[in-house]
Amino acid sequence: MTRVVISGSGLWTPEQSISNEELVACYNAYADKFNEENAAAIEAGELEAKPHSSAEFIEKASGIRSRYVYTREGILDVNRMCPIIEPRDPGALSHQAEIGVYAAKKALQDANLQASDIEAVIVACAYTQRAYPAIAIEIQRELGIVGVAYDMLAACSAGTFGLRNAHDMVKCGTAKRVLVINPELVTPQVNYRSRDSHFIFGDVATATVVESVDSAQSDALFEVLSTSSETLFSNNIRSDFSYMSRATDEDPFGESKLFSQEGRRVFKELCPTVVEHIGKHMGKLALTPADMTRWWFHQANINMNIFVAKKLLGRDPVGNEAPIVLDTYANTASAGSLIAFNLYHKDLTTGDYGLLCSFGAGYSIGSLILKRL
Ligand code: CO8
Repeated sequence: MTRVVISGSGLWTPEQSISNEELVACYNAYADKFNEENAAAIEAGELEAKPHSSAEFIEKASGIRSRYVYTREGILDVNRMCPIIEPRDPGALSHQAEIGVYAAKKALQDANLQASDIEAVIVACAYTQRAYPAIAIEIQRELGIVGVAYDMLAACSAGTFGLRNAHDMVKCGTAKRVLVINPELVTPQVNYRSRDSHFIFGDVATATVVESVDSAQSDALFEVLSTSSETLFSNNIRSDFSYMSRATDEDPFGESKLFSQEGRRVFKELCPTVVEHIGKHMGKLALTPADMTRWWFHQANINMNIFVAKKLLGRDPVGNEAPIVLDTYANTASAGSLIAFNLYHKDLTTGDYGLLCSFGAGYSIGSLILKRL
């Protein structure tokens, strides 16, 4: 039976970032403007005044201090509050493919491979900038990869679901080596006028090489011992942006079309389910939380990660046991746990176990149990 490994990982971090303070200053200016323009309706009780956002609240409630963004331009303009990203000619590399290529090249280098060694490309993320042709096929062409490429969307769990697909392909021999890319260009879908969610997301791209242990050429190999994914329908995290807007005559960029969530309910419902999922998954391999050296958790909220780690370990995680990257990256959808993996895996030694886990919209939960070879 083919033994499957992660042999390379790549991370592209945007050059620009926005701090909580900057974001809050823009939101508060917008709220003041809204309240001033609607003073009469607010006075008459027809409209609710918009309260201020606060950098202290954001850090305490989420652990986020800043976020990287593809571009700052437009986001902090109180009259726009949305990034400005110029359209590109169809002959030029698209924005999302470009950031995917940056991460992919780093992953290939890390795996000691050339693009020609890859047989399949999976772009797994929360949004693709168009329906077709697939961003994955564009990246495939750009890198000169011969084989198959496709996009798959599974919100925050796209990262682990994509890795599961790659694992299964290598395991059953439909591809020798698979490149899984998570180009998360999510800031265009953030509602920067929503106090509840304006601070949550950042842009990034990650990439991972999955292959057979027999062909692997890198020094840092992580065997994928097991994969597990599960989904439970919930409307508590939703984004209705769709080609259907044209047929329903709704505003395609209206508030309901952007990311929205019932954050507290998500927190309450998902955390125990994630703990149960992880417990069951480890149980299948007769492993316990005490056997794990590292937890590469999804990066949505520091309090969620502490909750899950505490339930599993019976204590707070210490040192780099469950690394947090969301303080500087914020929530980067499918890429979060993979940023944590990218930055915190080379120190593990032979025989160490780690668990990579995502959770989010759908609801969707995915995990991979890894062993350093
Ligand atoms: N500033 C100041 N006060 C605020 C703010 C703010 N910005 N926002 C809310 N408040 C106030 C509220 O009004 C409330 O006041 P009161 O008590 O007087 O009613 C108080 O603060 C507490 O509000 P909440 O209960 O809402 O605050 P929480 O402690 O629950 O924190 C969080 C809010 C941080 C959103 C938290 O609930 C959370 O992180 N939940 C988990 C959410 C999560 O993990 N979601 C996953 C979504 S991501 C995903 O699946 C991928 C989607 C694809 C990517 C999309 C890209 C665009």
